[in-house]
Amino acid sequence: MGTEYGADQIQILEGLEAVRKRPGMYIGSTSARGLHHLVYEIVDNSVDEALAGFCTMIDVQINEDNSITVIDNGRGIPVDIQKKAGLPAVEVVFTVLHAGGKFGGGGYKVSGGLHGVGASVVNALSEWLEVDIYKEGKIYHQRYERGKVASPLEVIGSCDKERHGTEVRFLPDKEIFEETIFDYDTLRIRLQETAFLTKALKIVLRDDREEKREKTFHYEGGIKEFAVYLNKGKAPLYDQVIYCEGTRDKVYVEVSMQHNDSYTENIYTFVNNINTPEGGTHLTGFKNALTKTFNDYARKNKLLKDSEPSLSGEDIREGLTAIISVKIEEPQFEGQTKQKLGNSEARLAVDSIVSEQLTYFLEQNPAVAKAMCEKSILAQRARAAARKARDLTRRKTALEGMALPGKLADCSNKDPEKCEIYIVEGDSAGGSAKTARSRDTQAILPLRGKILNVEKARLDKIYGNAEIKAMITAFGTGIHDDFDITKLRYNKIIIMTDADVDGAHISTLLLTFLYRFMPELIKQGHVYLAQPPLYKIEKNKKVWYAYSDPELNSIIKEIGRDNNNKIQRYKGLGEMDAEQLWETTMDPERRILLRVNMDDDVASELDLTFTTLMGDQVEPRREFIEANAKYVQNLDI
Ligand code: TTJ
Repeated sequence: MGTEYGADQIQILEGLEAVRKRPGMYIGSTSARGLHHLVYEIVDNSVDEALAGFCTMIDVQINEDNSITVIDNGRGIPVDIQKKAGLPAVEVVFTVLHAGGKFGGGGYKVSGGLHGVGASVVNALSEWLEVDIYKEGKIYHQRYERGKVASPLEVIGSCDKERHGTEVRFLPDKEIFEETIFDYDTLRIRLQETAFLTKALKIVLRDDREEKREKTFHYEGGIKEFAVYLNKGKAPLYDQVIYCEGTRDKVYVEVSMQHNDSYTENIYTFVNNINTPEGGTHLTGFKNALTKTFNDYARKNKLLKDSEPSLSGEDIREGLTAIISVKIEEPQFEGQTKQKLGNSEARLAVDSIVSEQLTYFLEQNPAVAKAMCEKSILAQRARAAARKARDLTRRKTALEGMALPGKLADCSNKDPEKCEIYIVEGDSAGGSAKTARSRDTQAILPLRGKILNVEKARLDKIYGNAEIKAMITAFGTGIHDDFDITKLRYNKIIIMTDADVDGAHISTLLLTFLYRFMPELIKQGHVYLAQPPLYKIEKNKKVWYAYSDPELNSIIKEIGRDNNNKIQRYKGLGEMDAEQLWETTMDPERRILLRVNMDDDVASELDLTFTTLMGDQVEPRREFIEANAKYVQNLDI
């Protein structure tokens, strides 16, 4: 007989069958996001090898057929027979669930949330997967199909004795994934972040499909360079990047930070290279250390008089860009989405390492300390003024009984679940929208003039801005610490601007405001962009609308082009009358809405995009407007 199945093999097949039956349990989803997770799962193995000190480069290639190749120069996955399974170790890695991390000791395994589920999951979800291992002068090879062994591990050739490493190629299974085309930028952003977080590791990303491209990420300075990169397009407050590093209680801690002249705080936290958007103990430890150390220094050096109040953490963090990266053997994740670090030893480790090294840094760099202190004192004053302004508005609304902004044309339905609000740029478009709307469920808030760029204004000015106040009162939720999603008055917040560059700019200013003041609205999917059409095509009294150039072309192809159709290009919402606006952009039965979403897989890109756009440079801004589409996802309404 050919193959004999022992109990072990049957168990293996059942394990991987479970992955194929419920892939979402293992990689989150079978959408584009899950698809890209496959690459991170494989690459993470090579990153672990780099963290263990045995790998210096990783090549990631998107091949012409949308398969992926990952090559590293690590020690190579072990090929010897593993006693327990009676199989080559590499076969165990690819066919047994959660086999990762069983070989060798030490090292930090990436194992948070959905991450770190391992190579076997990728294998189970791939049409085929091949592995080549270069070790001791030999090349080992094995192939799998949909998780099952397709060829036994064998030596297929010889190589230079000095060569060592692992090469994995795989093709995601079209039976599993809704999307099987890889997005270069999605991989680029994540791999760049990984390179920043793994000092001196070189990562090359190459796209061999139609549009050939290649990028190398290699940062000797690690997160120090990450801070500089994030502050690109802003003016740093001082030249130095403050850097702290050390190990305590088996927690390896790295922190880098630099203030810029903006008013927003950007802190990114990672555990074993995985983004922790909800923070946790490492973040708490950092904030604690920064507030305490800085106040101590300022008092000791008379930057703060005895009579003056201490600076709050928020004051000190105004305009701060910081990266906190910890490596820990057994991370515990908490919170609803399991993205919050829970280990208490991480708090102690970060606190003590930052306290000690920041004290030393401030003593060595009094000019930096002075610049930080001056900015913090200004922040403190602005915050006091803002508090007054806010209390005033609060008292007012209490007196007037939740006074809604005068410009708001509210809807009559009182069930927030059914209600939506259109934020419309300009009075004339606002007028059309008011006429066009379905009064029962659609509210209209027209905004006039320039929208304040919240990245470039202090809190007191922001609170004084009429447009911003109007939005805050209309939404009902409050902001920042006061934010309460249960008070949200509309299920959908729809931004409606002209379909041109200025419109995109205004949308971005509005998104920036929402992102900074009410990020939960975006996270929970309440924010949308309306999509007005670009063209109207008329023929024989029939009307078509096109929302893109390709769509225009296909309509023309279908109806035939002759002198009898008039094609009209819309330059702005104002060119449409109320009826047209309703038909094309507001009617829930016919409109297209884009839902704005935030990708938790990468920490920094969204912020970077907002700030780049809001900065003074013109070029990055254009780039953003083109890339903007990446942050919105089609919703089929
Ligand atoms: C583990 O400890 C013993 C020596 O080999 C170590 C190891 O497994 N190293 C390793 C694994 N390097 N690279 C990998 C790897 C690379 C890819 C692309 C995919 C997978 C599953 C593992």
